[in-house]
Amino acid sequence: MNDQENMKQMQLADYRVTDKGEALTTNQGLRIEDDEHSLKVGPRGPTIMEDFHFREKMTHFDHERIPERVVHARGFGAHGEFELYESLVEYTKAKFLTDTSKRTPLFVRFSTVAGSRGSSDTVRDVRGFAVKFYTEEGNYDLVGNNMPVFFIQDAVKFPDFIHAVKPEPPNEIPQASSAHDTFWDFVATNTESAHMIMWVMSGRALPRSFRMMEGFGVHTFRFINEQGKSHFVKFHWKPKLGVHSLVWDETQKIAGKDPDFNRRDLWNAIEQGNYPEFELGVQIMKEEDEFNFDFDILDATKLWPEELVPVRIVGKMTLNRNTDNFFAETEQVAFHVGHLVPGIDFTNDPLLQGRLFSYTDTQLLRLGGPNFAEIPINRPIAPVHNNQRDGMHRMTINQGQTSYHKNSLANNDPAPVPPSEGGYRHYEEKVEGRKIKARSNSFDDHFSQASMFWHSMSPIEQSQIVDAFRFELTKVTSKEIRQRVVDVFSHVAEDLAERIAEGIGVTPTRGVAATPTAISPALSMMTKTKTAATRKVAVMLGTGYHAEEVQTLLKELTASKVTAEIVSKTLAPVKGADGTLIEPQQSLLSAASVLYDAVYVTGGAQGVDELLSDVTSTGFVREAFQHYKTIAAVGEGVRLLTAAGAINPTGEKEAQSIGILIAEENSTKTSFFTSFIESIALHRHWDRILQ
Ligand code: HDD
Repeated sequence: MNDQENMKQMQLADYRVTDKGEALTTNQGLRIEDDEHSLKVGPRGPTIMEDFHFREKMTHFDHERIPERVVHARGFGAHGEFELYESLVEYTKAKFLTDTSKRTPLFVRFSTVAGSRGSSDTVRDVRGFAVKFYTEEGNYDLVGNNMPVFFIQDAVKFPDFIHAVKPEPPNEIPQASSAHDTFWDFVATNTESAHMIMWVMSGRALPRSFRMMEGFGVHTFRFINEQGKSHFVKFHWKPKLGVHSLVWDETQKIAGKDPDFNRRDLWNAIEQGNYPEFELGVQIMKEEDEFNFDFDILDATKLWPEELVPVRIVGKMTLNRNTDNFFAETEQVAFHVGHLVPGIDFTNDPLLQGRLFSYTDTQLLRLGGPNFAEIPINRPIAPVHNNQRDGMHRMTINQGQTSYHKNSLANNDPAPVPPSEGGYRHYEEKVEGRKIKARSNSFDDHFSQASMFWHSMSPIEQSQIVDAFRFELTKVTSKEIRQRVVDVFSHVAEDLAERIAEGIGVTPTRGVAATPTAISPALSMMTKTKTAATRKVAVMLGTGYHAEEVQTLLKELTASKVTAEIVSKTLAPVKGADGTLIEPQQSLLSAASVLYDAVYVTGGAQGVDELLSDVTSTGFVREAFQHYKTIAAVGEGVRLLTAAGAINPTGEKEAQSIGILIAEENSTKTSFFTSFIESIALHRHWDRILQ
């Protein structure tokens, strides 16, 4: 589908403005003669009040900022489309989920939660995964995260939780980090967060790319079909590129080298035509099965193990267009869990119910009034007619005498329509009970699924979780809080608590751990798709490289959709053995292996000496080695690996060499490049023994 066929893009086209070839004007359309000088009494005299151009320009500038989102402030958006593989008509009447011939335009915003707008991308945090579908029946927002559960069970605790994780009040430290006393105090005193904490301490909180993380609607929603029958549903997004994480040390270095790492990655992928794809999955549960599980489906700290309730893949989202203007689109987009279409409804999950209030409320502050739905990125493609009027920044010019219902002067228009014509009718759930400030006992189990998560992890994932706990808790100054956290996690798994305790100078409590009810292999990232497509390789070379080898490498990489950047000592063109010149894209000064998925070192004695003469080169390779990345070297290039400690000087094959590929000087064997690419597809070589 091109932009002309995409209703949302056609709508946005009306608002897009280009300045190409245009005269400079004021906001009143007056052409401006001079934009370099304010109006003064003589060149050295005072500026004059009547300089309306100066006043207008300055006033607008002074008002450029709007409040950042109280959570999810840092985000990045893209346009895309949704296509449906198979109709879900049995379960829902939502047209975008029943008509396989439709393509639904959408806008996605990925985000971190705790940090400010200017914080780094690669912090340890949950990632927001919000999708706005512009359906013919109105906007449907699926406002989820990259983790399937949440920290709390009742929305009334959200401000408390966020206050605890945000920087501490006296000094606004630390930025974009949960590694501080108030966060862990909250965790220790609100044990319902235990399951979510396991996710946040895992690699899921350090995504390699927005394109390589899952998305979850988190809550249990309802599907309602044409006959009015309801099923429970959980929504999933499955990335076609698999689910992959960075390692902690790497994330911290990237935060310095390229704080925009994740947004740049998404932007570049779309610019290069490597459109990110995520499949939509649904877990569906019959109403009568509601009480057949050992968790409450209304409890957002619980997931439905995929092994118990399979995820059915029903469609695909493709992100295929970057924004034209970050502010107009990504910053002004306003999501709301309450933006629904017929065929989808809520459940009584108390976290979901509270969210229904918060989202509109926050937009009123952030976007300055009740007309934010008229901002182009937020406008539905479905027609909008109602009796809402006026307010700040109203764009629509409503014609006619009446703005009330019911009326006789305008024939009662705009008129409500019955469900048969698309009118939204709430699911008529029977509810009864006493008004009570309480939580169901069925929400009491805080540890079984946390324990299931821990026991479903591979050994490397487990040690990364332990390291994450140790890092975070080492930053907690109160020993009492550290002790209490370990006490809480003793209920999750004894070995986990022991290993955390060992690193932070406290003692684990024994004999309290929950017995895991099940293992869910789907929770481990090790079980996900592996592909080298769209990965990024640093090709290190110096004078005297073998052009044929480098060209073959680049050709093979391109064929597998792997991108490469030439990294040399400086940006000066580098001469190969046969006189060929290559212009490097990066120098050792600007690049770092943390910005790549793999490293390739070419041969040629002179070039390798050149690289070795800059100590950065060995650090470059050493870090790639320590971050479990694929490293290849040909001929003389091996010397760089040896100097970096990435290879055993005896050349013996051993655990240290896993994911390290070596070929003889000037090798152009396709099999070598194929092995290199296959090795990149594995993402990391976790079995490598680091020394
Ligand atoms: Fe929320 C933003 C996801 C619980 C209140 N939330 C926000 C965004 C995402 C989520 C992805 C960013 C949207 C964007 O990109 O603009 N929130 C979640 C998920 C939750 C959740 C998956 C639990 C399952 N949120 C939650 C609760 C409350 C809020 C319980 C309050 C009662 N969330 C907000 C908010 C934000 C927000 C304050 C800030 C900016 C915005 O809404 O538009 O209203």
